Amino acid sequence: MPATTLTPAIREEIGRLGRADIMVGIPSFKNAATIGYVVRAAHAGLVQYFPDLKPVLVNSDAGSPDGTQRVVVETEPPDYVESILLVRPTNRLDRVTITYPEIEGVGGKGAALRTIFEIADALQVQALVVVDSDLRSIVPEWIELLAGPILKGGYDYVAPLYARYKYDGTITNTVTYPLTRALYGHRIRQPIGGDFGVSGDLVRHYLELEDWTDDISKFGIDIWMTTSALTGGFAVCQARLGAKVHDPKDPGSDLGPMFRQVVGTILRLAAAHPDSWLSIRGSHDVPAYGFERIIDPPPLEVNAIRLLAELHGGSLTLADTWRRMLTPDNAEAVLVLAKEAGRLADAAAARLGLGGEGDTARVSTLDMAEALAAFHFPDDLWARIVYDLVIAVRRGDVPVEQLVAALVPVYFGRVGSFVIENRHLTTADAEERVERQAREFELLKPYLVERWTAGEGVPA
Ligand SMILES: Nc1nc2c(ncn2[C@@H]2O[C@H](COP(=O)(O)OP(=O)(O)OP(=O)(O)O)[C@@H](O)[C@H]2O)c(=O)[nH]1
Ligand SMILES: [Mg+2]
Repeated sequence: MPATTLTPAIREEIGRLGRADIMVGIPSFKNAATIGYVVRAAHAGLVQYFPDLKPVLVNSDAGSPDGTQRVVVETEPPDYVESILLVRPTNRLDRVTITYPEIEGVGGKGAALRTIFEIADALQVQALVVVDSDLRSIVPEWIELLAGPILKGGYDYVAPLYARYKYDGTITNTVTYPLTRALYGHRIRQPIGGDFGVSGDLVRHYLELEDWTDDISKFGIDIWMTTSALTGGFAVCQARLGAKVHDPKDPGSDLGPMFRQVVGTILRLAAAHPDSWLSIRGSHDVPAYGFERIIDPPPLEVNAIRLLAELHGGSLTLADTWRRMLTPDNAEAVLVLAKEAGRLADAAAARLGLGGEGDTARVSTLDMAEALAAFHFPDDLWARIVYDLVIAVRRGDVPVEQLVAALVPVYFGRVGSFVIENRHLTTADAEERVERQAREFELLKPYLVERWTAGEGVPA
């Protein structure tokens, strides 16, 4: 990790806090509307489940102009939580908010977490829990669920398990879950969930790693944390948290940059750690803790027509890059799909009487998916494409940023297909489709391993 750049204000805060047993870290950027609840829930969890430990809560903010940091310190004071829970903890909670420094000129969620790691390490905490600041569904028990396996079970990394609506978590479902599972053999269902428990030992390991990139300063951080825990040989488990309800995002309009940062990071790490995956066959379950829950996560609308239109639009400018990063067969198959996607998107828009952008809000996901029903992006093609990218990253003739940017429209097509095929399924049944795709990644792993072992992509 790049050399420390903690500001004097943060150092002073660390000096004042001294040490702590357990820490909750919350990254934020313009979350004034939601962070107060997250802070109170985390605080209540610390008081209720760990009354004898010395706790600290640290908000690492980007310098939000909306008053996020003020909300953190001014939300209901500690006495309030203690009085409603009828608990008198041994140590008063310290609640602090700091403005994190950028890393080599780059800010983002990862830069916020880097500062959180440094503070946790300086305070010598045994367990660090990280939670997002836009959560609606966090309850105090999450703190126990994410820290308990570390403090009581000897684990180093706790990934979340939640019920997410069938169209939510598309980067997870299409790339990070199946690829992490097939490469490293661990079935971690939410490798970029955003809510994690990390042991003090693993925090130290993170700080010692030397592979930090700009993407990790942003949304690459979550997959970097998960993958580094696996490649470092740390003990990993999952915690059942119930539903993840947060500020929703439509994959077609909001997730392009996040996809590039997450997928750029997972591919770079795969190319850097062949020793951790070349010999792994199949996969195994990862222990899950916490009582099971039956929850229907809130639905999410997706503009399926736009997803297919994006795939088609991509083919108009990216065909050459696709040919450089994919095998000839796979590039050809994507171009055929893109053409089909364009035709179907136009026909569906005409059928539904949609004019231009912004006009789609009044048409439901189901109606769009129905109109696009003929489209199908096969699981095995998607798995081969992702593996082609691992080889392309190793080859290095096209920069990773350009590779993942060119993959975005293809990912949109894959997500569009998933939405279309699963339009009549419940979230539980759609889960079986995610599993099927993950098995396809495992089945096709020899496609990657054989090419890698044969030296394909090794720069001449
Ligand atoms: N400090 C800081 N935090 C950020 C920044 N961007 C995002 N975050 C925080 O990172 C957390 C996750 O961000 P979201 O935008 O909700 O992303 P997400 O929930 O992981 O993504 P989806 O599952 O795709 O919705 C939230 O707590 C954000 O406040 C940033 O630039 N700086
Ligand atoms: Mg979120």
